[in-house]
Amino acid sequence: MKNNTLIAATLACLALTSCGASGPSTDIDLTMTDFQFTPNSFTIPAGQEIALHVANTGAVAHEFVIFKLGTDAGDEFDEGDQQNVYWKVEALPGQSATLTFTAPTEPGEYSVVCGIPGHIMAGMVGKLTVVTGE
Ligand SMILES: [Cu+2]
Repeated sequence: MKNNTLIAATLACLALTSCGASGPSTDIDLTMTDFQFTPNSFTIPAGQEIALHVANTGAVAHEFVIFKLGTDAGDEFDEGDQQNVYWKVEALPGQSATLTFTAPTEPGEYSVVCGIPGHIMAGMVGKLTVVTGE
């Protein structure tokens, strides 16, 4: 019976951890497909180091581009948008990786897009919400 108690305690810990995921998280699990981010909405704490676990399960390359506050790409990501990029990563088809970036210090809603031509129009957009800690 002692073993069963240990298992129950472990399960309870796991449940607590997943409950915490609904608030701001320093870990983002992101899947990129043709042509969608899953999930497409993220909440992270301002100024902290964020670990992005990204997997491209699609058939073509995709990008995860975070725009600076108050900017976005519009319908198409082009050269003029480069100056507004806060952080970006590209993943080839079948590729997965964990990368880190520092969250913006300013709270707000940041635009996220895939910068590959045509992918914004196809639906590869998301929202990154930065919140200050209590
Ligand atoms: Cu894409």
